[in-house]
Amino acid sequence: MSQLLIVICYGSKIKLVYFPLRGRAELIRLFLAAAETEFEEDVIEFQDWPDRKADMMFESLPMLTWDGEEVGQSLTIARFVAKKVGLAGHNDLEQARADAIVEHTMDLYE
Ligand SMILES: N[C@@H](CCC(=O)N[C@@H](CS)C(=O)NCC(=O)O)C(=O)O
Repeated sequence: MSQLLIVICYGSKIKLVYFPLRGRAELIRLFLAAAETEFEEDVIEFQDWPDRKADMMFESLPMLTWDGEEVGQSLTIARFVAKKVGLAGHNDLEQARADAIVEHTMDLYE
């Protein structure tokens, strides 16, 4: 499995932009870490946010850049990353259960 993940992720340049918090980025970090996928973090300090806000797709964080393509909205990013690193399930039932974890994490967050 880990060999397969290395093949899938090899060459992908991944950057996660968020505040110095766990918050809405933590599930994304956990997926990347669970799959042993290297990624860069751009941590925006709160005092710098007003200058950077307009550069973000929805003027909010987290934001993901994957091979130069931007993806916004935390749950969308989480689902996208899960698929990319092979954690999104291999059949309909597994995919539903993986999706439920994403939804439940947001319940806990809220
Ligand atoms: N639905 C969005 C909500 C994003 C959101 O509210 N992010 C907060 C941080 S957790 C934010 O960017 N706050 C600063 C602002 O809105 O200016 C998501 O899940 O990504």
